[in-house]
Amino acid sequence: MTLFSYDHCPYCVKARMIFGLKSVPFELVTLLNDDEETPISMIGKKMLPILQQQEGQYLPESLDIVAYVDSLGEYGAPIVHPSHNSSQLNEWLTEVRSYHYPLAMPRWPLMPLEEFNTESARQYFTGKKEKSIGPFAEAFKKTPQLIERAHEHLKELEDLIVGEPYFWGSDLTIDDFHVFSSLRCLTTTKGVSFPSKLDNYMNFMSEATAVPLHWPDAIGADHG
Ligand SMILES: N[C@@H](CCC(=O)N[C@@H](CS)C(=O)NCC(=O)O)C(=O)O
Repeated sequence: MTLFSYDHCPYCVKARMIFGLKSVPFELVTLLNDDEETPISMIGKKMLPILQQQEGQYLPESLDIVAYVDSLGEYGAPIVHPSHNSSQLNEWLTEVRSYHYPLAMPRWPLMPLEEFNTESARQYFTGKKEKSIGPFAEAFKKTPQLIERAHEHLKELEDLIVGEPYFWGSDLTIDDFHVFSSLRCLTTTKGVSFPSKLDNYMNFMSEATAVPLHWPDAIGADHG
């Protein structure tokens, strides 16, 4: 199986996670961000992740990919439990977008991520995302306030997480896919730090899923 992905994309991260968690062999292919033709030829639109199950057979949608891979009998019984549907966690996951995208989006194209290997790929991403969050230079200027907001908000999640080893304890749930992929966006930013339970959780999940965090390439406030 081949997973077509962008390294930065939180939805692609969700799809990658299940392969690591179940030790399922797969080929990870990172497309350039301005390659519209490849995904359109597969699923009729420009959207990743896409799982190529067999030649000519493609599955889009991150959570469908998670469910499909988890259901493959040859890699053991299914391991993913349903979401706890916690209103507190769901509200937290909605709110995190108000600062994790303004922190991560201007940084991603400056980081050594394969989808941004060309100038035209970086420009494509920047043009598209500036339409949704405004000029990246302005977002960089707001770094100190965004980090302050992140730290306040992370304290709320630290009170909610069980974190040994998964978010709610011994069962891996769909919530782990949402939390890990969202918090990974924050690892783009030097100056962000996770409270201890969340930090342990992110390190554990990164290892268990084989999805590295961005910390080694994190960028502070002084680019833009
Ligand atoms: N519902 C989809 C959403 C996937 C999605 O929005 N992917 C983004 C990347 S993060 C995408 O491909 N956007 C088009 C683009 O980047 O041009 C899923 O869960 O897989």
